[in-house]
Amino acid sequence: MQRRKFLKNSTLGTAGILSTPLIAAQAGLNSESLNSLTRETKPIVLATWDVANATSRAWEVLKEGATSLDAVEQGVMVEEADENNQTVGKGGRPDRDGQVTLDACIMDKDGNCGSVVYLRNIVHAVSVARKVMEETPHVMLAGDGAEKFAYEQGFPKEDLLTARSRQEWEEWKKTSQYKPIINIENHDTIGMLAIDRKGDISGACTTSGMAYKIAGRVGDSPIIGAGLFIDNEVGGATATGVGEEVVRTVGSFLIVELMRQGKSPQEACEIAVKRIVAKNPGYRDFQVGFIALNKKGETGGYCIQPGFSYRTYSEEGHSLTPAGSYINQ
Ligand code: SD4
Repeated sequence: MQRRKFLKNSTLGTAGILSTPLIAAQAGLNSESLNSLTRETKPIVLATWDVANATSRAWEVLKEGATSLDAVEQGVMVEEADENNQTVGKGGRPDRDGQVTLDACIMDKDGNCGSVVYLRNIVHAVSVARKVMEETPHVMLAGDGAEKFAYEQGFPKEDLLTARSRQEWEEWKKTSQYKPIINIENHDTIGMLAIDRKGDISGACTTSGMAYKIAGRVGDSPIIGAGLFIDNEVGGATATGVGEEVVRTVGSFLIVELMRQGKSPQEACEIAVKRIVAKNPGYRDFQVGFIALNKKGETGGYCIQPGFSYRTYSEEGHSLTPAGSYINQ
């Protein structure tokens, strides 16, 4: 067997055999691939907004040695169960007809993904999305079909409209003005990205969507490529804010592709936000924020309006980073 072929077919994965750039070159690897094979993988969790309980839970899961897929699912479940978070899961604000409808998706290291849209009466939309990914030949289930599937999978039925959200909705109906309030009420969707010990990346995103939306409206959060995208060779990205604007630019996919072309996570988030701004003269009236993570564990975040922040948890600690913003930068 030729030496080059032998190297390719045998112990490529061991750091020893690739310990010099020369051998790596003979094996057809560039220095970037060499670094990623020989470096020690550093687990990390990254999530939109100040969701310390969620990132703590995801970090615990990673520390136990579980996969990044388990970490992101269990991390965002914390927010879905928290009735005080009125933008995700139980306690989420309803649409204008008083229905709480959830959108969520999840994506793994192999590009598998699952999603639910307009899901009612189930708290853990992200787990239903995972079941769609793992138990069906489909990517997305909607509405009544998604709900029926959830019951078949053993999820309990639960009323998601809490007294507080109902009361606020009753109040809202007096004027019925539909104007998203930047950074305050409408923008706490949780998008989470993680790298596990093996260096594999997964992501999840879950939301009750824009408060008082038209019944049937679906945002970016469950749309693969818009609200979330993972490519395990490159990295991942996820979004928060006015979903219509994120869908129009396929924002998370755009960021991953920019990272593939060599941009850092921070640069990629900035380019994506600037793309949205350039196409929307009305950008001052809405918020969009992105976070991103690359294969090396580097992170970034950027938004239109000041006020967006993101949480990271790694061996270096648990921190909250205010994202740079296009306005007032
Ligand atoms: C949506 N992107 O449904 C979501 C809203 C959001 O916190 O981020 N809410 O458009």
